[in-house]
Amino acid sequence: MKRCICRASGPARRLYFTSRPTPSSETTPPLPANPNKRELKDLTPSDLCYYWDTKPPNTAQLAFADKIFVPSRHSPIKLWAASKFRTTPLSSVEPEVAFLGRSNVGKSSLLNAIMGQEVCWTSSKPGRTREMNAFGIGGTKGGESKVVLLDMPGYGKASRTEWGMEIMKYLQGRKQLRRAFILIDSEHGIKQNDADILSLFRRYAIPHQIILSKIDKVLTKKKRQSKTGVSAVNIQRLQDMLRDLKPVIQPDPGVSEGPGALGEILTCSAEVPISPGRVLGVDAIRWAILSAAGIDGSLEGGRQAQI
Ligand SMILES: Nc1nc2c(ncn2[C@@H]2O[C@H](COP(=O)(O)OP(=O)(O)OP(=O)(O)O)[C@@H](O)[C@H]2O)c(=O)[nH]1
Ligand SMILES: [Mg+2]
Repeated sequence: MKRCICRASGPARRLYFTSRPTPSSETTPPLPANPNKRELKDLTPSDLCYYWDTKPPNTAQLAFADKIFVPSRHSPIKLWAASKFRTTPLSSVEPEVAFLGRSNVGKSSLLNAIMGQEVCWTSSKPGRTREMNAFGIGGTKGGESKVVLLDMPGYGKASRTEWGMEIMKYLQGRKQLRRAFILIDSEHGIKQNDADILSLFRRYAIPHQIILSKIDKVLTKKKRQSKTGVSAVNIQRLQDMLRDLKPVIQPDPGVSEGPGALGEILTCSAEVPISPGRVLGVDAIRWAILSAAGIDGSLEGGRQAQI
């Protein structure tokens, strides 16, 4: 039997609260903002991405892109799913962009964030997406979608050889494909299978662009920090990573067999909301999708967009 050792013998100790004056909320000055921290919602595409062959989108372009992706009754809409290239619909004419990357890199989560709706299945286990799934964006009643987004099965862990073959057939044979976005996990960097895919894209001259995913793991080491802001050191760390990627995704013409990736690397964190309907980095990705599809807003509704 355990013996209870009572430390306090005698009369119970009382705690006394001194009546120190508490400052009233009217007189409390606001806490000074930490000059070394930036709020996530204030970070711009120039802070989060690296543009060397292109220009970062301006505020009007980002707002235009956000507007196109606002969910409505006709957008996003699931158009088709196919496990084999030959079963993809031939009749569709809308421009398409595809999202690829190692399994579990965050493709489906990012697509949900881009479309503002949970339309893709996600899982913490690799190999969740097993077919090519196509979603239409910006459609109106009875009208075609403005652009089609494709969620692809991942390569690497828990993937299947036949998926890889079907995806390559799609990438090489699909006339409507405007650009493939390849996600790289910011925590793990480029692995051998990423390097192999990048070299295939160059060999077959498939237009492609890199997105660094899960950047919360680089910017905010602790979950708590995402609420308090991001330090300048961590933003610089992200920028250094992006600069290190440049020669890998755009190797010298002597080394590379074909054209490298687009000269802009985007980043995202599908799990860090920064305002209603927006997660970290999503607006620049939305703009990149529209740019790839040739939608720049200049003919939108017959009016010149203010870009
Ligand atoms: N920390 C963090 N986790 C994320 C982020 N995006 C996705 N995840 C997590 O990563 C896991 C995989 O996400 P998915 O979106 O299913 O990944 P996927 O690339 O579609 O995976 P497959 O379909 O298996 O190829 C899930 O547990 C997500 O919650 C992110 O931005 N930050
Ligand atoms: Mg998936």
